[in-house]
Amino acid sequence: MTAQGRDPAEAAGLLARLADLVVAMDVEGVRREAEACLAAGLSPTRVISEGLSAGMRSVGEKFKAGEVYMPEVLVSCDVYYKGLEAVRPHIVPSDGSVSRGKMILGTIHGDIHTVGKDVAVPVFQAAGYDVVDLGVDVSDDAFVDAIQRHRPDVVGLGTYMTSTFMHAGATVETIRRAGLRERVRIICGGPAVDPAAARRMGADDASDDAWEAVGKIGRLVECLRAGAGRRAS
Ligand code: B12
Repeated sequence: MTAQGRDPAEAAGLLARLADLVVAMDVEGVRREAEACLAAGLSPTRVISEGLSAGMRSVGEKFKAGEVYMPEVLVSCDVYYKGLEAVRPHIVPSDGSVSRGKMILGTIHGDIHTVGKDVAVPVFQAAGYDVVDLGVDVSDDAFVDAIQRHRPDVVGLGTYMTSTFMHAGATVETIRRAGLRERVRIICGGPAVDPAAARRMGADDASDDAWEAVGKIGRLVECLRAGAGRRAS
């Protein structure tokens, strides 16, 4: 009887404990608990999305509230990555589910923050998207190349500072000039984004929360497939 299949309370307890260990900066504990989650039958994507990533989400919230400081955030990042290391080998492509669409995602030019992207990617994968991670400090031309190569439905622009969010307009313009804008929907992500500002820069939407973004991405894919005008999304 697995935690995944039979006992939602047990699964929720395991995942909550894993999230708490990221907040508590417990590097050894996180590995052990991640392995315990897998041994209990929880899927790798759930362990990442509802355990490790949920822990990083709490850390971000605590930082915003002034309850933890930068050094603690950085240790939690390391703990998050240790947990990810333990779970990643167990991920089978698309986790047995049907792909809801293809997405490319990269942190845009001038930005080297990795954690938001590395939290968001597994959340999107867990939601059923086939995600190609382009890495950090991705040039506008590299986004164009990736659209031509991977033919995604959605382009995710990771923008973790105000300055790099403001750069999204230039990235969208480069995609437009390459004649690819109508083929894709574009969503910005990061703590400094604003959906109205993103639309003014030519993107389709924005979100500062990966879990909320899943719904937005779903609507963007639906609109793209329905051939609806961009602003309708
Ligand atoms: C850790 C951190 C660093 C680390 C990064 C380590 C790493 N490996 O990533 C280090 C120390 C290197 C760093 C450097 C800098 N940082 Co810094 N950093 C942070 C900090 C404290 C936490 C970021 C984080 O990991 N958050 C946790 C993650 C999970 O949250 P998130 O990124 O928002 O991601 C969530 C969502 O946004 C969403 N999401 C993420 N990506 C995507 C993508 C898409 C497409 C979608 C839809 C959604 C989505 O999903 C995630 C889960 O919900 C933030 C403060 C903060 N509150 O965010 C500052 C912060 C982002 N940094 C900031 C700054 C200014 C800098 C520096 C310029 C500092 C300096 N003076 O050197 C440099 C910039 C270097 C560069 N060129 O990029 C500022 C940006 C301010 C601004 N608005 O412009 C912040 C906000 C701190 C502040 N209040 O001043 N930083």
